[in-house]
Amino acid sequence: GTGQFFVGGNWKCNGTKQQVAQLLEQLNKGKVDSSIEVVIAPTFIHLPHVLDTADSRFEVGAQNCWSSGTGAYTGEISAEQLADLGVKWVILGHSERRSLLKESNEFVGEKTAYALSHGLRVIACIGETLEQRESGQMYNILDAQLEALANQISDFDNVVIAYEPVWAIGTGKVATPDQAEEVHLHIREWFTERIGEKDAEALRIVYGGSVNEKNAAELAAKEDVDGFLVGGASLKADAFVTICNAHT
Ligand code: G2H
Repeated sequence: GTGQFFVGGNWKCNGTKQQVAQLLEQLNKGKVDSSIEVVIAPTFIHLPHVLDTADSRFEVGAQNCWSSGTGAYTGEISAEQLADLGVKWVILGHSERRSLLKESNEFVGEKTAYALSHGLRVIACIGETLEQRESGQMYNILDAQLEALANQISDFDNVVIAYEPVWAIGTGKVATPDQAEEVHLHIREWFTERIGEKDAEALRIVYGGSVNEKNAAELAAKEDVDGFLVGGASLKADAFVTICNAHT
């Protein structure tokens, strides 16, 4: 793609106050190349501290938000509240939420549309399970996930697509560069039909699933891999900085 290389750190449900402070201290010392866009996404409760403390080099994202505004939605956080706090990005449709919390394609599409309309930028995650891949359903599943997004939004300027094969998430079983490239190219072609070649080329399609400091460079070298969404390795400052610079 032609978009700026993008790396997100998805901290998931990790960290005490002390661990978050320590990680930030180390990240702030890290030398991330200026050409890379970097977003770190802590838990909701750590967002204020991260917003106050992270070097301006790092943009800050949340890991979820509600599908509409503030109101009687116990336990939820709205896009308005995130924007008010200074959060710029939100991860939506992560497979852990799709599987553990039964979030549907449509619900993820609704959340994406709402978050975008309130000024947040969205890292929208899609991915297939091993069973779906092995039974030849992979592209049907991925296309349906994309379709549900495109049903609700037409402008993808503020969206990053994260391809995260479920079988590679937190398993140490990373997709090979060729496997990633094959799917990223498919996604790019899907968008070319939808939004035209120029916008589809500019759309960042990032890979997630057991990315680490050792495998990142090889993946980053692929034409349609425009960055990463990193889980486990984003909790180690050295590893995360190495991954960010893997493209340079
Ligand atoms: C995939 C990824 C980050 P990990 O979920 O979103 O996590 O790098 O730990 O596989």
